[in-house]
Amino acid sequence: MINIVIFGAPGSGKGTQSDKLIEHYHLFHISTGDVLRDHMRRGTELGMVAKEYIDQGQLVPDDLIIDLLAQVLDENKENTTQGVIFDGYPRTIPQAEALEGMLAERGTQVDAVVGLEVPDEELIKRIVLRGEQSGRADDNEDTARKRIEVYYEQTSPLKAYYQEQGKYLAINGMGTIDGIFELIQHELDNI
Ligand code: B4P
Repeated sequence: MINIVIFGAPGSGKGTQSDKLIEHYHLFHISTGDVLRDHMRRGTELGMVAKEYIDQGQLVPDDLIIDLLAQVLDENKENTTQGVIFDGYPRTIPQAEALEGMLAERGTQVDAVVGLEVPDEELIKRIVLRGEQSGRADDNEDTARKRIEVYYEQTSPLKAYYQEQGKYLAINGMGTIDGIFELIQHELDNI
């Protein structure tokens, strides 16, 4: 069993590399962004609250996200026995601490944090391009810049948090999707 956090700024390739990891390691994938977008599509109460934050480029409040993650883990007890890819979670220190507690209750832990490192201007380019192709409302230049600002303020401290635990694997997120996946695989095969 292996639990991996895939970490990085918005547009760094988290969702993209998660797809490759699932295929290769047969892990259960939890993307909090996907779960929130599903709630928004269905117009649930959580979806309506989340939309207010996501459209502004802000993080959804920790208490809502932590409850959501606990619920997803509880609903998927059988599916998570081989391990989980946490994609886009944690995004704050309180979320990381909550994750530690939830996994400890299940007798497990975060084994590795794959940190995709990509320069800001490339992040903006990727997000704007995806916005043009998918019509995702938060994928426009102004919101992308806000999301990156929020990333530096609230999410990037997690890098040091996981480095102190010896779990952070720095990956150069520039290059082809397959080339980046090879770097990730090489690092994971050595843990
Ligand atoms: P997410 O859905 O997690 O969105 P994201 O950060 O943009 O990452 P994503 O995985 O989609 O993009 P990727 O980098 O793969 O979150 C959306 C919002 O939900 C957040 O802003 C926040 O408001 C909220 N939220 C989610 N989780 C939360 C939490 N835990 N706490 C609070 N709020 C939360 O890819 C981007 C683009 O780049 C794609 O088009 C891809 O094709 C392209 N790309 C990928 N790799 C590439 C490469 N090597 N070269 C060129 N292009 C590449």
